[in-house]
Amino acid sequence: MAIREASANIETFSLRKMLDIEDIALHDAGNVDVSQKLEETLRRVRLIVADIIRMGKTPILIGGEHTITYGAVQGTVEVLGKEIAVVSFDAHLDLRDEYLGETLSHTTFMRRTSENIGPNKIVITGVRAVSKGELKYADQAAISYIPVTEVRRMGAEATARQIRALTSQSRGIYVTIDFDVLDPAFAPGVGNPESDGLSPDTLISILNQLCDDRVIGLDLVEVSPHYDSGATAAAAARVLFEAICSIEVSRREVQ
Ligand SMILES: [Mn+2]
Repeated sequence: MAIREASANIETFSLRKMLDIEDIALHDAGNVDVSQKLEETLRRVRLIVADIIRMGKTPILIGGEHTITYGAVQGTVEVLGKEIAVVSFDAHLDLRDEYLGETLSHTTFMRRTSENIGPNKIVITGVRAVSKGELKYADQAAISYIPVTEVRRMGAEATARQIRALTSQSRGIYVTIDFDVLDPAFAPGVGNPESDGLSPDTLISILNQLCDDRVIGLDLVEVSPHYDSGATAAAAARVLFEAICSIEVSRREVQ
Protein backbone atom coordinates (compact mmCIF):
# COMPACT_ATOMS: atom_id res chain seq x y z
CA MET A 1 0.00 0.00 0.00
CA ALA A 2 2.87 2.36 0.86
CA ILE A 3 4.56 1.77 -2.49
CA ARG A 4 1.27 2.15 -4.33
CA GLU A 5 0.69 5.49 -2.57
CA ALA A 6 4.26 6.63 -3.24
CA SER A 7 3.86 5.74 -6.91
CA ALA A 8 1.07 8.31 -7.21
CA ASN A 9 3.38 11.04 -5.92
CA ILE A 10 6.42 10.62 -8.18
CA GLU A 11 6.93 11.53 -11.86
CA THR A 12 6.01 8.76 -14.26
CA PHE A 13 8.47 9.52 -17.06
CA SER A 14 11.68 7.45 -17.31
CA LEU A 15 14.49 9.57 -18.73
CA ARG A 16 16.65 6.42 -18.78
CA LYS A 17 14.27 4.65 -21.14
CA MET A 18 12.49 7.72 -22.62
CA LEU A 19 9.14 6.18 -21.85
CA ASP A 20 6.23 7.27 -19.67
CA ILE A 21 4.91 4.47 -17.48
CA GLU A 22 1.44 5.95 -18.04
CA ASP A 23 1.76 4.89 -21.71
CA ILE A 24 2.19 1.23 -20.76
CA ALA A 25 -0.83 -1.08 -20.40
CA LEU A 26 -0.72 -1.82 -16.67
CA HIS A 27 -3.40 -3.19 -14.39
CA ASP A 28 -3.45 -2.93 -10.60
CA ALA A 29 -5.07 -6.19 -9.52
CA GLY A 30 -5.33 -5.05 -5.90
CA ASN A 31 -4.11 -6.83 -2.80
CA VAL A 32 -3.88 -10.54 -2.10
CA ASP A 33 -5.79 -11.39 1.06
CA VAL A 34 -3.16 -12.55 3.52
CA SER A 35 -4.15 -15.54 5.64
CA GLN A 36 -3.00 -16.26 9.19
CA LYS A 37 -1.58 -19.47 7.73
CA LEU A 38 1.55 -18.97 5.65
CA GLU A 39 0.83 -22.03 3.48
CA GLU A 40 -2.59 -20.61 2.57
CA THR A 41 -1.14 -17.21 1.62
CA LEU A 42 1.49 -18.92 -0.51
CA ARG A 43 -1.22 -21.03 -2.17
CA ARG A 44 -3.13 -17.86 -3.09
CA VAL A 45 -0.01 -16.19 -4.48
CA ARG A 46 0.77 -19.33 -6.50
CA LEU A 47 -2.74 -19.54 -7.99
CA ILE A 48 -2.89 -15.82 -8.84
CA VAL A 49 0.55 -15.78 -10.45
CA ALA A 50 -0.26 -18.90 -12.50
CA ASP A 51 -3.55 -17.31 -13.65
CA ILE A 52 -1.82 -14.09 -14.73
CA ILE A 53 0.87 -15.96 -16.70
CA ARG A 54 -1.79 -18.14 -18.35
CA MET A 55 -3.45 -14.92 -19.54
CA GLY A 56 -0.20 -14.09 -21.32
CA LYS A 57 0.65 -11.32 -18.89
CA THR A 58 3.59 -10.60 -16.60
CA PRO A 59 2.88 -10.62 -12.86
CA ILE A 60 4.56 -7.90 -10.81
CA LEU A 61 4.25 -8.43 -7.05
CA ILE A 62 4.91 -5.90 -4.32
CA GLY A 63 5.57 -6.73 -0.65
CA GLY A 64 6.09 -7.30 2.17
CA GLU A 65 7.62 -10.53 3.29
CA HIS A 66 10.12 -12.14 0.90
CA THR A 67 8.59 -15.60 1.39
CA ILE A 68 5.92 -14.68 -1.21
CA THR A 69 8.58 -15.22 -3.87
CA TYR A 70 8.44 -18.95 -3.10
CA GLY A 71 4.73 -19.05 -3.98
CA ALA A 72 5.22 -16.83 -7.02
CA VAL A 73 7.97 -19.06 -8.42
CA GLN A 74 5.78 -22.12 -7.78
CA GLY A 75 2.98 -20.48 -9.80
CA THR A 76 5.42 -19.60 -12.58
CA VAL A 77 6.77 -23.17 -12.69
CA GLU A 78 3.21 -24.52 -12.78
CA VAL A 79 2.63 -22.81 -16.13
CA LEU A 80 6.08 -22.55 -17.70
CA GLY A 81 7.91 -25.56 -16.22
CA LYS A 82 11.18 -25.69 -14.34
CA GLU A 83 13.38 -24.37 -17.14
CA ILE A 84 13.29 -20.90 -15.66
CA ALA A 85 15.90 -18.99 -13.68
CA VAL A 86 15.40 -16.94 -10.53
CA VAL A 87 17.46 -13.74 -10.42
CA SER A 88 17.54 -12.27 -6.93
CA PHE A 89 18.88 -8.95 -5.68
CA ASP A 90 19.43 -9.29 -1.94
CA ALA A 91 21.90 -8.49 0.82
CA HIS A 92 21.23 -12.02 2.07
CA LEU A 93 21.34 -15.50 0.55
CA ASP A 94 18.16 -16.72 2.30
CA LEU A 95 19.56 -20.25 1.98
CA ARG A 96 19.15 -21.48 5.56
CA ASP A 97 17.63 -24.95 5.86
CA GLU A 98 15.56 -23.84 8.84
CA TYR A 99 15.30 -20.80 11.09
CA LEU A 100 13.70 -20.61 14.56
CA GLY A 101 12.13 -24.00 13.92
CA GLU A 102 10.54 -22.95 10.61
CA THR A 103 11.52 -24.52 7.31
CA LEU A 104 9.62 -21.94 5.25
CA SER A 105 10.32 -18.26 5.95
CA HIS A 106 12.13 -15.25 4.49
CA THR A 107 15.48 -16.78 5.59
CA THR A 108 14.91 -20.19 3.98
CA PHE A 109 12.69 -19.63 0.94
CA MET A 110 15.60 -19.51 -1.51
CA ARG A 111 16.77 -22.92 -0.25
CA ARG A 112 13.25 -24.28 -0.89
CA THR A 113 13.18 -22.55 -4.29
CA SER A 114 16.55 -24.08 -5.10
CA GLU A 115 15.11 -27.50 -4.23
CA ASN A 116 12.16 -26.72 -6.51
CA ILE A 117 13.85 -25.52 -9.74
CA GLY A 118 17.47 -26.58 -9.17
CA PRO A 119 20.39 -24.68 -7.62
CA ASN A 120 22.08 -23.99 -10.96
CA LYS A 121 19.17 -21.76 -12.00
CA ILE A 122 19.57 -19.25 -9.17
CA VAL A 123 21.68 -16.07 -9.22
CA ILE A 124 21.80 -13.80 -6.14
CA THR A 125 23.36 -10.35 -6.56
CA GLY A 126 24.41 -7.71 -4.02
CA VAL A 127 25.20 -10.27 -1.29
CA ARG A 128 27.02 -9.12 1.85
CA ALA A 129 25.32 -10.72 4.89
CA VAL A 130 25.66 -14.49 5.09
CA SER A 131 26.10 -17.35 7.54
CA LYS A 132 28.89 -19.90 7.16
CA GLY A 133 26.29 -22.64 6.65
CA GLU A 134 24.63 -20.74 3.81
CA LEU A 135 27.95 -20.12 2.07
CA LYS A 136 28.84 -23.79 2.38
CA TYR A 137 25.51 -24.82 0.90
CA ALA A 138 25.76 -22.27 -1.93
CA ASP A 139 29.22 -23.50 -2.86
CA GLN A 140 28.32 -27.20 -2.59
CA ALA A 141 25.09 -26.80 -4.56
CA ALA A 142 26.77 -24.43 -7.07
CA ILE A 143 24.34 -21.57 -6.53
CA SER A 144 25.68 -18.42 -8.21
CA TYR A 145 26.03 -15.32 -6.09
CA ILE A 146 27.71 -12.00 -6.81
CA PRO A 147 28.91 -10.20 -3.66
CA VAL A 148 28.31 -6.48 -3.44
CA THR A 149 32.07 -5.86 -3.69
CA GLU A 150 32.12 -7.68 -7.04
CA VAL A 151 29.23 -5.56 -8.31
CA ARG A 152 31.20 -2.44 -7.40
CA ARG A 153 34.38 -3.75 -9.00
CA MET A 154 32.66 -4.78 -12.24
CA GLY A 155 30.14 -1.95 -12.54
CA ALA A 156 26.46 -2.23 -13.45
CA GLU A 157 26.87 -3.16 -17.11
CA ALA A 158 29.30 -6.03 -16.58
CA THR A 159 27.21 -7.28 -13.64
CA ALA A 160 24.11 -7.42 -15.85
CA ARG A 161 26.14 -9.22 -18.53
CA GLN A 162 27.30 -11.79 -16.00
CA ILE A 163 23.74 -12.42 -14.75
CA ARG A 164 22.61 -12.84 -18.37
CA ALA A 165 25.41 -15.31 -19.06
CA LEU A 166 24.60 -17.31 -15.92
CA THR A 167 20.92 -17.59 -16.92
CA SER A 168 21.29 -17.96 -20.69
CA GLN A 169 20.19 -21.63 -20.64
CA SER A 170 16.81 -20.81 -19.10
CA ARG A 171 13.55 -20.10 -20.94
CA GLY A 172 12.91 -16.97 -18.94
CA ILE A 173 13.87 -15.17 -15.75
CA TYR A 174 11.87 -14.42 -12.64
CA VAL A 175 13.37 -11.33 -10.97
CA THR A 176 13.03 -10.79 -7.23
CA ILE A 177 14.27 -7.57 -5.61
CA ASP A 178 14.69 -7.66 -1.84
CA PHE A 179 14.93 -3.95 -1.15
CA ASP A 180 17.59 -4.53 1.51
CA VAL A 181 19.98 -4.94 -1.43
CA LEU A 182 20.16 -1.14 -1.35
CA ASP A 183 22.23 0.61 1.28
CA PRO A 184 20.14 1.66 4.31
CA ALA A 185 21.14 5.26 3.51
CA PHE A 186 18.81 4.99 0.50
CA ALA A 187 16.34 2.43 1.81
CA PRO A 188 16.18 2.48 5.61
CA GLY A 189 12.62 1.13 5.75
CA VAL A 190 13.33 -2.59 5.39
CA GLY A 191 13.04 -5.51 7.80
CA ASN A 192 16.75 -6.35 8.01
CA PRO A 193 18.89 -3.35 7.01
CA GLU A 194 22.51 -4.20 6.12
CA SER A 195 25.13 -1.53 5.55
CA ASP A 196 27.57 -1.54 2.61
CA GLY A 197 24.76 -1.85 0.06
CA LEU A 198 24.07 -0.77 -3.50
CA SER A 199 22.97 2.68 -4.59
CA PRO A 200 19.67 3.10 -6.43
CA ASP A 201 21.66 4.13 -9.52
CA THR A 202 23.58 0.84 -9.58
CA LEU A 203 20.45 -1.26 -9.01
CA ILE A 204 18.42 0.59 -11.65
CA SER A 205 21.31 0.48 -14.13
CA ILE A 206 21.62 -3.31 -13.72
CA LEU A 207 17.83 -3.70 -14.08
CA ASN A 208 17.82 -1.44 -17.16
CA GLN A 209 20.30 -3.84 -18.82
CA LEU A 210 18.80 -7.04 -17.51
CA CYS A 211 15.03 -6.58 -17.67
CA ASP A 212 13.95 -7.40 -21.20
CA ASP A 213 11.40 -9.66 -22.89
CA ARG A 214 12.88 -12.65 -21.02
CA VAL A 215 11.33 -11.45 -17.74
CA ILE A 216 8.37 -13.72 -16.91
CA GLY A 217 7.66 -12.27 -13.48
CA LEU A 218 9.05 -9.75 -11.03
CA ASP A 219 8.65 -8.82 -7.40
CA LEU A 220 9.94 -6.14 -5.07
CA VAL A 221 9.69 -7.04 -1.40
CA GLU A 222 10.68 -6.35 2.21
CA VAL A 223 9.68 -2.67 2.25
CA SER A 224 8.45 -1.99 5.81
CA PRO A 225 6.41 1.21 6.11
CA HIS A 226 6.71 1.10 9.93
CA TYR A 227 10.42 1.85 9.66
CA ASP A 228 10.10 4.29 6.79
CA SER A 229 9.84 8.06 6.45
CA GLY A 230 8.46 7.54 2.95
CA ALA A 231 11.85 7.61 1.19
CA THR A 232 12.08 3.81 0.93
CA ALA A 233 8.61 3.47 -0.58
CA ALA A 234 9.35 6.28 -3.08
CA ALA A 235 12.63 4.60 -4.07
CA ALA A 236 10.79 1.28 -4.46
CA ALA A 237 8.21 2.87 -6.74
CA ARG A 238 11.00 4.40 -8.84
CA VAL A 239 12.88 1.09 -9.13
CA LEU A 240 9.64 -0.67 -10.19
CA PHE A 241 8.87 2.04 -12.77
CA GLU A 242 12.34 1.70 -14.28
CA ALA A 243 12.19 -2.10 -14.37
CA ILE A 244 8.74 -2.06 -16.00
CA CYS A 245 9.86 0.55 -18.57
CA SER A 246 12.89 -1.62 -19.41
CA ILE A 247 10.72 -4.69 -20.01
CA GLU A 248 8.31 -2.66 -22.15
CA VAL A 249 11.01 -1.03 -24.32
CA SER A 250 12.51 -4.47 -25.00
CA ARG A 251 9.12 -5.94 -25.94
CA ARG A 252 8.37 -3.08 -28.33
CA GLU A 253 11.74 -3.68 -30.01
CA VAL A 254 10.97 -7.38 -30.44
CA GLN A 255 7.56 -6.72 -32.01
MN1 LIG B 1 17.33 -9.77 2.39
